[in-house]
Amino acid sequence: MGTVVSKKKMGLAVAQMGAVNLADSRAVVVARLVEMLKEAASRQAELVVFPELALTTFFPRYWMSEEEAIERFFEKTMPNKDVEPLFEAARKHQIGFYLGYAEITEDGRRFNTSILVNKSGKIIGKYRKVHLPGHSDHKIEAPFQHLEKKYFEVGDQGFGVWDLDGVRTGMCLCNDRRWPETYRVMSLQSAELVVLGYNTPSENIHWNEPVHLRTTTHEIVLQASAYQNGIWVAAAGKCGYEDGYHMIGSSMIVAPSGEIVARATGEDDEVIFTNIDLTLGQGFREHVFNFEKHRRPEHYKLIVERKGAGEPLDIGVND
Ligand code: CDV
Repeated sequence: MGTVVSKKKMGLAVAQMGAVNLADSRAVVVARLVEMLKEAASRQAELVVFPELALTTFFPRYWMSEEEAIERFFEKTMPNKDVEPLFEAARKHQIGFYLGYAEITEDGRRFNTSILVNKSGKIIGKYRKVHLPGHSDHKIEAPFQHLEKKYFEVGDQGFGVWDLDGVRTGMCLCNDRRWPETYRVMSLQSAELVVLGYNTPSENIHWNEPVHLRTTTHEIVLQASAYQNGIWVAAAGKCGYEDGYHMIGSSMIVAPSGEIVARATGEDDEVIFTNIDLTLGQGFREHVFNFEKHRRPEHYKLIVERKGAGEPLDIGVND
């Protein structure tokens, strides 16, 4: 990675999706993705970001056996017959894409996965979700389930950064965006852009969180993380009412200043676009967030030594 020369500008699109209902076939969903990819390309985008689990409904809200989930919602290969039109369109229109889907490996391991595909239609990176929210038991009283811990195992490859046609690009998925470690691990690999997809139910089934906070916290983490790492962040949601269950919209592109420079207005399929200037992050990375000069990892040891919060350190009183 060390010798990659950054490009200055990059056309970046985020393709928010409206609902994908249980009755929708992969073919119908992929046709929607192809339409948005074409729109993104017509606006000179070089990369279009699609949501998490973009090919199906957000199925972790439903209790079912693992076998049924595999049969209905998981992809055994990528690309496959259903998704091939998206890869073809990428090649034809010379545009890369990020796509989230449920992956089952040859040896039967299940991951919540995203891929980074370049404009030649080649998969150049794969990410398996690390922070899996929710539960694995059946919460009969809850209005819906959040069974990511039942259907997926924790990603086994950590947070990578890839050279996407000259742009150092990292990937994460949904709940990962709320954790500062996610971005820092990628910015320590000189990421310039982090792309992610999400499905965020408007209702919190665990405690009574006001609905507006679901969007507020989504904005806060994207803006703070972009600024604190001097990177661009692009987030694509699947939103609106999926089979009656509402999820937040507000797909967005955030600059290294922490400012939101493009934002979806509705809760349907919608492409937003920015010609991002990759030099904008340089000032932040050379000055206030110059890691080499100012980071103090010797004082951050607890971050890797402890998982949960514990007792205060015995630092004592200094004169
Ligand atoms: N798909 C997700 O990871 N959703 C979580 C919700 C459940 C909190 C999120 O962080 O948006």
